[in-house]
Formats: sequence, structure tokens, C-alpha cells
Amino acid sequence: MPNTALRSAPPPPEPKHRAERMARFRRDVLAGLSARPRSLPSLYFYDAWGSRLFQRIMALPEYYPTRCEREILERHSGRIAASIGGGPATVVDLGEDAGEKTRVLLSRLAGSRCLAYAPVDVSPAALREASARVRREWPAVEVVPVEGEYAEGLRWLRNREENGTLLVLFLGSNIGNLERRQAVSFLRELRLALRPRDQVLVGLDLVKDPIFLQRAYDDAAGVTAAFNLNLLARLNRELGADFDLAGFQHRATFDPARPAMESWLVSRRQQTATVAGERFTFRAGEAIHTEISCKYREQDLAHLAWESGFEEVGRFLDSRRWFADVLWRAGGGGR
Ligand code: AVI
Repeated sequence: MPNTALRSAPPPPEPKHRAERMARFRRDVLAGLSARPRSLPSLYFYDAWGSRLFQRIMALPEYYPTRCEREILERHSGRIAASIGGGPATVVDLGEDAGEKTRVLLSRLAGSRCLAYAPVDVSPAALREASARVRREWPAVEVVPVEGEYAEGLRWLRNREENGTLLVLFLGSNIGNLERRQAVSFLRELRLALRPRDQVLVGLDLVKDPIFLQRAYDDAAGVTAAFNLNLLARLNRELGADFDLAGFQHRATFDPARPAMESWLVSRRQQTATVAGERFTFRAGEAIHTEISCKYREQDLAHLAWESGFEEVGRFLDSRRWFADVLWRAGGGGR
């Protein structure tokens, strides 16, 4: 039976929206490069090439989060599936693109109920791939791709018709790429878009020996370095910039006070680059901040749920206690 909740899924953005997105990209880049310290939003890592590099990162021996989370989902998908009851359900996938981990969960949920799958992503190519993968594996699952950023996806959630329980996936430590305060605002906004019985499953990377963090964010094969440098390559391709990629170096640092890993692009020498017609001079050693990956302490997770307005219904850790998937219910409260 088709899930009618998804009838309200938005049509793909019109060219006007794409133009707006492009204008925002240009504005964000120019503002970030003009700020001190200079920065570029990590959101822009994920063009087609960046997404491919990220797939390679996830397969690296040093990049533990993917394996930890897969272990968690393989062991606990049954409990997660049981927690949303037996009625119709919609799995809303924020940014995972029906990756392997999502599919572990879908294979538990599909077949036993009326199920829909709604991936939310800015990349039409990623959405096409995710949708095709799910349709191929589970023809009975209705797939409704939502092209847009998470906020647009959330707006769609807010406007949907009543039907079935929503299970919103925010896996892979994506929440870690937001500063803590932003993460709480994002989660609160998400909470407001949900009904009391809806649930979210959030992947959080936990604090561990910094040696393992350092290796994960600066791997021996240099894939993470290529991923970081692709940001400048993207500016060259899409904003007519003229960065000399060989003039910048990837650096990953751990800040125990936050605690977080941070990524930077460090200028190897004094140099100038033109971006969208504006000139920027970089001193030798000057760093552009490109990413924050916040790490959480196990003892902070209950507080994070409370601050975000959710009720914790489950907490699943891998065998090394390096990663957590928390299952929260929207509940009736809210703060
Ligand atoms: C997508 N995100 C959760 C990754 C992370 O671990 O912060 C992105 C990444 N950056 C470098 N390696 C992986």
C-alpha cells in the first residue's frame, strides 16, 4: 500500500532556486575568505567529486566511524525497528544517501510493514543514486526523494499529511560538523517538525585517544587531504577562482577543550588568489578553517537530548565505545 504521507513531497527546486543557491555559495565563500581567521563552510565539500572522495574516506582503515556505526546498526536494528511499532512508517534520511548503514536498517524495516523512504539531499545525483538503490533492493518501499538542504527537508516534514511514524536518520556523525550550539538549534528545529511518536536516530562520535582521531582525519593515503583540497578545486571550477592547489596543505588538529577535530588548509607560501573577481592574499603559514568535527562524551548525551527537547529511548554503542547512535522520541514536551 503506498504511503500517502509522501504525496506532499516537494517538486525538485526550480532553476530560480538553483541560482539562489549559487548566489549564496558565492556570498558564503567571499565572506569566509574575508573573515579572520579565514574559513570556508564544510557544507561545500560535497560536490560530485567531494562526495566520491568522502565515499573513499569511509572505506579507509583509519576512518573508524563508519565501521563502528555499521556494527551498532547490525546489532541493534531489531530494537530500533521495534521501537517505532508495527504501523506504517517513513524513514527520513538526512544526508546518508541510502548508504550501507541505512540499508542495514531498511532491511529490518521493509517487508514487515508499509514503509516509505525519503532521502533529503542537495545533490540531485546523490538522490537519484539513493532512490535507485532502494527501489532496486526493496521494490515495495515507496521512495520520495526530497531535493534540498536539511532545512528544506524539515519544512517538508512539517507540512506533510498525517500518516505513519517518522524515523529520521541523522547518521555518520554529521551532527558533529555543526558547532555544539548550532547542533542544539538544528535538533530543536527538527523536534518542532515532528509529532510526539516520531523518533530520530542520531550518530555521534565519542571522545577517544587523540591518536586515533588524528589518524582518522589525516590518513596515510592522503584521501582526507584530497577531500579538503577539493574545496579549493571546486572554487576554481564553479567560481572562476585560480587557487594553486599545490600551494596549500591539509592540516588536522585536535582541540581537547571543545572537544573537536578541526581541518584547515594552510598556505605553503605568500600567495594571491582571485575568487569571483576578488583578490585574496595569503601569508605563508596562514590557515583557512574548513571543518569542525565535534566529539561527544558519553556522559553528555542525556543532556544533549534534554537540551534539544527530545526524550532518550535508546542508546547504542559499538564494542569499543567509540561511537554512539542515540534514539530519541519527539515526545510531548519540548523546550
Ligand atoms: C561527514 N562528516 C561526518 C565527516 C566527519 O567525520 O566529520 C567528514 C569528514 N571530514 C574528514 N573526514 C571525514
